[in-house]
Amino acid sequence: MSTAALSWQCIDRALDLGAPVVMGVLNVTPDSFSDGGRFSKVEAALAQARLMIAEGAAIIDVGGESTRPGAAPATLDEELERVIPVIRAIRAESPVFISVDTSKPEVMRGSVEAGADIINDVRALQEPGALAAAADTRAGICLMHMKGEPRTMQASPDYRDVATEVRDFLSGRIAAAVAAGIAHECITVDPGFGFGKSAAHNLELLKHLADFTVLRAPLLVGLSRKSMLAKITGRDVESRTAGSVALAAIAVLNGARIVRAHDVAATVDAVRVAAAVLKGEGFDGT
Ligand code: 8Y7
Repeated sequence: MSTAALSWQCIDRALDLGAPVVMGVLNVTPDSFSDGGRFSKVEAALAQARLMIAEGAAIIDVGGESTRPGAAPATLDEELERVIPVIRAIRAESPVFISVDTSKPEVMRGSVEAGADIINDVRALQEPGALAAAADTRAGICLMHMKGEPRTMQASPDYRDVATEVRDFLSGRIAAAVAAGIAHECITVDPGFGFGKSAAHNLELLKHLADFTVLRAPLLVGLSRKSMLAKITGRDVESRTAGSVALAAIAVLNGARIVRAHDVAATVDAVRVAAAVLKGEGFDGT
């Protein structure tokens, strides 16, 4: 059993992962909040962040570009205008860890300057300039697997062996990040549930999640409200909390240390329950 402290290094502080944590989703895309002008949008986002912090979120994930299948891409200026004021507002009143969900190097740099601690990139720093920008910031990094691009990725996802292919990809991206000067202890990895994967692929990944611990990087997962739950439960997106919470607990039992979720209070309880079961088994999360 490894005795190394389990944590996520982010600039000059570390997020303790000795117990699994929840990352709350804060979308600041135009469809997420009522169009009451710039000030009220920042206020609405801040109110949602406060609620998630009170519910026990360790990280707030601020995203200004929808990465849902079929969503339109945001321009650089749009993304900056959406996320920077929100990051600044959260940082002005809370020490909570803040991640920025972006693939654009300029947004990475601007967000960290505004107070973000973590870069959550669904493109795993593959955009030109992203590796260098991420390295310069010294922020925590989440490298996620996606097959294809958001617009088309769900058309006909195909793998020979999904768990091996995703793991090999993440292993290669860790190597690329380290070669670019990113410290290994800053890196977490994510199999990218729903990103170019069928429901069957997602279930296969979840079943083999523990194998990903060979990557020696904390595992982050996002399963909240995803469409695999429509297949399994038949429920609309607004009625998937119970299913999402069940998936969160299963992910933690299989080694996930950070769970990205919309329903923070319920997910915090679920990860605590799963963590208690693991502790009973003497599993140290590595
Ligand atoms: C994930 C994510 C989304 C995920 C990480 C949604 C930005 C789609 N999903 N980031 N982002 N992992 N790391 O349904 O699974 O929330 S957006």
